[in-house]
Amino acid sequence: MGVLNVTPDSFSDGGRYAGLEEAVAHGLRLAGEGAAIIDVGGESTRPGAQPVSLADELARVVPVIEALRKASPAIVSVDTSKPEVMRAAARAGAGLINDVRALRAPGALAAAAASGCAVCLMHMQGEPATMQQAPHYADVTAEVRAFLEERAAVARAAGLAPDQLLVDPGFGFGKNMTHNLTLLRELRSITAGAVPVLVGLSRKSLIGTLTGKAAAERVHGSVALAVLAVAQGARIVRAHEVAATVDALKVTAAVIGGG
Ligand code: 8Y4
Repeated sequence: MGVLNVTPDSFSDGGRYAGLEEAVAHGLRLAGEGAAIIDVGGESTRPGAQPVSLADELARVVPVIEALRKASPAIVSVDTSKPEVMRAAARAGAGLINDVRALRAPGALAAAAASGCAVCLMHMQGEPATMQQAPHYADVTAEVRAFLEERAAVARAAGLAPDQLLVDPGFGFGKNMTHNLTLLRELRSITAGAVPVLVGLSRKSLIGTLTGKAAAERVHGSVALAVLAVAQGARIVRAHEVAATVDALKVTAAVIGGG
């Protein structure tokens, strides 16, 4: 899964169309590098980020989804928690809803179930604005696993089919360094469940803390964590540097026998 941010700080502000063209070109590059899924996000979920209005989020993501859908066979994913965005994205051709709030927003469960899209249910402790202030767990892996099992059961009860679901432990979302490292070390306990696991570790701050590198220089650390996750059964990796990640996961898959 390649990351395509369509927040205003991601692409040029030389008029709306210039930003759209650049975003679509970047999405097509990710697909050309081997991403099977392009994750289009118009709301920043970084710690402390400001919430985005519905109108702004729709205006950012819908044209990009439509254009990518027309120009590429890749599955287009929409990174959103808003039911209105889920509905509009599905109409525009999205095949996956990537929700960091795991369909907990009012109306999101029904919107996702009616959309026909697959859904990725992610764990987050707290809300983006405050989640990194004092994350706390007695047993991070057990608590994340229990949350994901509960949200998958709720999603199935709302009408989503078992084969429409993915779960994600949500690295960095209300987790400190120790929590992130423990979760990754114990990832088998989550991938052992019935629902395929997606992970997002690319460029995250644990890599910055461990290597001292700025976000754009974290590719080697990101690839190492992607390999560790897939070696423990993760099925989809969300990545900024798709070419490097795809090569690493091709050789990883050959060794572990996943094909
Ligand atoms: C530098 C660059 C530092 C990016 C931090 C970040 C996930 C996700 C995000 C994830 C799923 C991010 C939308 C955070 N992370 N969706 N989204 N799983 N499913 N931070 O881990 O990339 S955004």
